[in-house]
Amino acid sequence: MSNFVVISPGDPRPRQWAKTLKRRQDSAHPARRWGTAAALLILAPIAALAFVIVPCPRDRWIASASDTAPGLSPQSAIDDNPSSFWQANEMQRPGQWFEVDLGARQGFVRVTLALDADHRHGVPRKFLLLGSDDGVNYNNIIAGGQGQSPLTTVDFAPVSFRYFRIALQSEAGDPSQGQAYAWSIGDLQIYQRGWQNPLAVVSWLRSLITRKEKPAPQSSSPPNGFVPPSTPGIAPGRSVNFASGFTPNRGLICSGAAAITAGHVRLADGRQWEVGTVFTSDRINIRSFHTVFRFRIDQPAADGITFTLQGVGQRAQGGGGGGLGFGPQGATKGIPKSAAVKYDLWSNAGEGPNSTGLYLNGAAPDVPAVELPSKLDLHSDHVFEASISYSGMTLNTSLRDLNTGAMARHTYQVNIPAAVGGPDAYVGFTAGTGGRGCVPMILSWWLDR
Ligand SMILES: [Ca+2]
Repeated sequence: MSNFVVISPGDPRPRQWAKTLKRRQDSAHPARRWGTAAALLILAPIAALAFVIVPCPRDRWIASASDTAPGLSPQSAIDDNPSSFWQANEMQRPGQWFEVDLGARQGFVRVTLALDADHRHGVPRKFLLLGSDDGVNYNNIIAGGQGQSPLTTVDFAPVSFRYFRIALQSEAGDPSQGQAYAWSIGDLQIYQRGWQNPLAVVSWLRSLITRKEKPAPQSSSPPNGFVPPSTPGIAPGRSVNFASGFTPNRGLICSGAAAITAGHVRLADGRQWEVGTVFTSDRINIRSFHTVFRFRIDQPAADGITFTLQGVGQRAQGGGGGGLGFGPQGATKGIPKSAAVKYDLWSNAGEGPNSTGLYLNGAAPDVPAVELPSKLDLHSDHVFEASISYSGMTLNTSLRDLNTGAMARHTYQVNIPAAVGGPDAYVGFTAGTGGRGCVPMILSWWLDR
């Protein structure tokens, strides 16, 4: 039997059916009331689920900012580490911004900014939330906000963008009254309606469970607040941009055991008594600069690496072993006209098996040294982010374990142009292995003046 009813134009039955339905809806029959209650009981949780607001996964996010204090990178605000935070380099001022590339277009209804009590003065004053589809034009105002300590929450009607920016509209206060503070973000999150993307809930729950094992960010993201030039490589005299990893023939010269492989600079390949160096093919002005690089030392026995500025040449090399490719070893002399910050795995002269330090003009990079804390262990196979800035005669360095968030800072007073013989220098890295080896990998590198 067919379930279909043929209705022709002018047929009175649809009107009669509508009247019958209306009468049934108007009736207060007990069965209907119970049916409605049952339907509500079933539908209410589903309706509630539709309005659950859940954090969006942050795996693919890349954060950047108009200015960043050395070592307190924008990525620290989205790294699931409650003890790390981003901080601007300047006091709060209109026009200062922090932005996130979500990796793909994403719907969201809430933004939160968290900051622990120790940094409550870094809460932003008045700001605007702006959205963008190209990361260039931020013409869409999502909402306005005013920072609250310790948690700022801004809710708004659903929007969908790939990029969003928080732009300050006012200063922190009167500097003459001691009220000027730099803006900080300990944790930034955006939220979406759970029903819009149930997979995000699963992903979020999974990220909570696996948070401790979350791998450190690799070379795919800019490691600091600078806006990278569009072309990777070096701009002679000005800047270095390998924030997204390394490709051959982009202005770097590898010597000895060093090679660019799989997007990284591998300074040595694990054998004994190797020296590897990589330097910019052109000189960079180093009168003042800020550089950030990420590295990891695989098979971390000996000896270590340096970040080196030198006035000798593209293929300058020192000795292996405790010379770290920078200083002397046996009959090999160190690199003259140079300055280096070392990351040293091996104690040659009492520096300890886990140290850093500053060395000039190819001096043996052993002692004097600064021992790194045990929670910041160069032998850990973790990814480290080094941030080094130079201005005036002050060299500020920081080293952060991106797996644990542990950080150490050291400051040196040094005249780098005098050491390297002028305002311009070849800039890069050196490594040495000795009776035991290691595989040091530079994962990404940024330098700007
Ligand atoms: Ca050593």
